[in-house]
Amino acid sequence: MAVKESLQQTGGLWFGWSGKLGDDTPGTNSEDVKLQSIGNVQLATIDLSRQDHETYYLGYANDVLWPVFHDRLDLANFNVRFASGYRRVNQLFARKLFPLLKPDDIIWVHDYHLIPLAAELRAMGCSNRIGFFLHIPMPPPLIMAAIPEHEWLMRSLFAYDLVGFQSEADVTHFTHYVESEAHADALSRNRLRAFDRKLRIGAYPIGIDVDDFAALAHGREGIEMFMQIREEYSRRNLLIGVDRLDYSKGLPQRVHAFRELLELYPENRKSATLIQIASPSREDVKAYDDLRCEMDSLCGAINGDYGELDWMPVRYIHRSVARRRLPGLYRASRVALVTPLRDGMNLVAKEFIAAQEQSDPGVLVLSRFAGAAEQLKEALLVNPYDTQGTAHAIQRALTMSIDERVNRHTALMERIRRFDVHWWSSTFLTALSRVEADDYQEPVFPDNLLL
Ligand code: GDG
Repeated sequence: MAVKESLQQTGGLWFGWSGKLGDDTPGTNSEDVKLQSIGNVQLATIDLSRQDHETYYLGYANDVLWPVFHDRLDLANFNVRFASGYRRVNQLFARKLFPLLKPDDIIWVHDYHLIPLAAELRAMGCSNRIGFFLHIPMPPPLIMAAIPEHEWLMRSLFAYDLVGFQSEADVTHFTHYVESEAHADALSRNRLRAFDRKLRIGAYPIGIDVDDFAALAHGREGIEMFMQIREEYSRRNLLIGVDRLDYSKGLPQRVHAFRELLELYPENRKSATLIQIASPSREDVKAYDDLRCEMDSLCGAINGDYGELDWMPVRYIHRSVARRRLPGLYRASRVALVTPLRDGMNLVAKEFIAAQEQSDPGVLVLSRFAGAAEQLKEALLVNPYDTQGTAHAIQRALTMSIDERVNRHTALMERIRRFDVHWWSSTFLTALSRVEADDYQEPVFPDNLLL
């Protein structure tokens, strides 16, 4: 969404997976690029073969990089087939993208699926400016080092001119990694030298389009949703959680904390309801299936143990809500629970703030392990592993005075407005276009690629 907006402003070429699986039978050209123009944006998409989808996407991206970068080594599946699928698809993408590039194009590569893309492009002779943005967290060095190909992955990042992270904590983790594993010199806080290359790095926390989201809250469907929920829950305090059903989002821990709230503060029984939207995600990966079963069971248990004929503590919905209705739901809620165990940023936190009424805003309870916590200090910050501590914070949010709610919300609103999605893309692209020309040296790739 953020990338789409940024590209629509500047115009340009979007290149990536079509989301479709091609025909694997020999003789069919499933690797052909399909070109399409939408306004000032040209779309170039490519299908993946079933085998590449399994090894590259489900395998390396979602069963190795996603868990490890979210500190979940216990869930990682280090299968060598996955690593070679990842390398193969990045090579394929580079091969298909390279002929479409013009000499003065600036290339912006997004996320963990494409870490080695610049190295592959450089190996083909590409000398364009290339930037990379990591949407997910950078793990601490020793966690990163558990990936068998960690050195190759991190070395690949040095083929970019600029690498952007969501938070200063991520910048620190990356710097410590290359200092300890690759004897990098930190030329300054934002410039590193290693693998015979200089690299500029920085924190570019992603934001949302605040006006656009606030306008959605006041659109027809936003208002309808708001009125409907307000009427239905007129006697209740509503708490809201909106997440992909992903183990990084801390959903079971959130339900445990809500249960603890009902134990520690029984006055909330019959008066507080948690609506948890959990949109389906990566259902082909086993860990997500396990999480679904766990959530079904936890929500069933809390409703069975505490529910009354006229009150259910948790409304758990394993479906997506239409985007235009989402702000109405946020606006009708007294408290948002955004309590991931680890998150690059977390945009729901920012959307909740943007959707609130300035004169009677709700309260954000935010995990200290979300990248957003570096910016959103006026939220109630919690440790989601601490069930009791989180329950106390929820109670504090439910009973907060209007003055304190308004003060906190005003400060938060200022912050998300200043560092919105336009700030994010323009700051990154400006930094990328200013990387000094004399920083560029002939790349040492591909000889040093290890895989
Ligand atoms: C990655 C990083 C980083 C969710 N449920 C529904 C729905 N959503 C929308 C939200 C929000 C987006 O999806 C989720 O964004 P997050 O930031 O929470 O998380 P990830 O999907 O994990 O994204 C993350 C992000 O990239 C951006 O850099 O912040 O840390 O993991 O916009 O509103 N939207 C609709 N119905 C739903 O049910 N319409």
